[in-house]
Amino acid sequence: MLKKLNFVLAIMMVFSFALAGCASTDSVSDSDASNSNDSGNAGKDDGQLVVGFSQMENNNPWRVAETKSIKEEAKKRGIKLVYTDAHSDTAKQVSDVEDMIAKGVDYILLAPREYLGLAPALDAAKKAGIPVILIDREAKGTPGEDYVTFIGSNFIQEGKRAAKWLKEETGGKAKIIELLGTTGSSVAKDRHEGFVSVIKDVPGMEIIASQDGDFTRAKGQKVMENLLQSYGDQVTAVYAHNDEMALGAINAIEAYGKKPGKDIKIVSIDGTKDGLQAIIDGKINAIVQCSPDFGPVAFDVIKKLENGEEVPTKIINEDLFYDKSNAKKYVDSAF
Ligand code: GYE
Repeated sequence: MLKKLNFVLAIMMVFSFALAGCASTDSVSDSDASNSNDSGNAGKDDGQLVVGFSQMENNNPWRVAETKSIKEEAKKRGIKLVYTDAHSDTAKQVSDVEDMIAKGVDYILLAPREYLGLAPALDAAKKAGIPVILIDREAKGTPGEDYVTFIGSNFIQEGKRAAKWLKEETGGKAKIIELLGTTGSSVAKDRHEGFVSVIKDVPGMEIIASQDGDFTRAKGQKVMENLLQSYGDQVTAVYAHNDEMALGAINAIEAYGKKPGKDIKIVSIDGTKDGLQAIIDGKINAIVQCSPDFGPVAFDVIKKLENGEEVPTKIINEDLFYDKSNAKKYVDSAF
């Protein structure tokens, strides 16, 4: 009996060392995690708080700005960061989180790529007793049970703001191409639903095509090129789920021989430097801000949890609205 138990324990140890080994490749390659303890236990034995940050990808300026915000804030507060990049792969994101758990981090900041698919990661963290804080996108689960809280923007509201602006700008007449964010993400679903909830009651407004541009400029451009081939002369507006796809659409519209911002009105979401510059240049008409600056608020939540304080189950960022009246004021400080 005892022999058997020892055998099981030995197997478990081998397994967890193997996992810990995996985590170190990604996290230790990162400068902020370079002082990370490689023995497989990154926990606070030395008194220093260790936070895991699972980023989904770094393929657009919004993501890069978010990663920077988290890293800078950790550094500022003397917190050790175990950082991973899932390179747009949800299965990798699950194993990234499992690796962090094996390393014994104290908290996990998770930016979930997809709404579904992260359950094994959330379950594993729960079993290990490691609090998870969702940032910027939601994942299926119950706050207070499967994760502590969600910090981010109200994406339904973003879609509504974009639609209301377009309704006003066009007098309620628009044939719209919608460039969707990543399929399966909570953001793409909500930005679509919020937008539709406004235009469904406006008889002159219609989405003639909705397609996934995966939140990137290159894919946004490709999708727009194809859609212009099919619908070119009907299109009067573009609703892009982020600025990068709007910027891709601008290239496609110009190549097609139309004037973005004039022949085809463009509204998007984020507020990047290139996006605000496009407003100044008259090519994007309006942008709903979605802030990527999660560092301060995310580490404030961790501090509260460390002090045994309660945190709300949802923390919603307040965002601005940009158009030609204020783009100049914000372009220099944008990301
Ligand atoms: O708008 C986009 C990014 O999840 C809120 O994802 C975020 C979105 C953001 O890649 O640019």
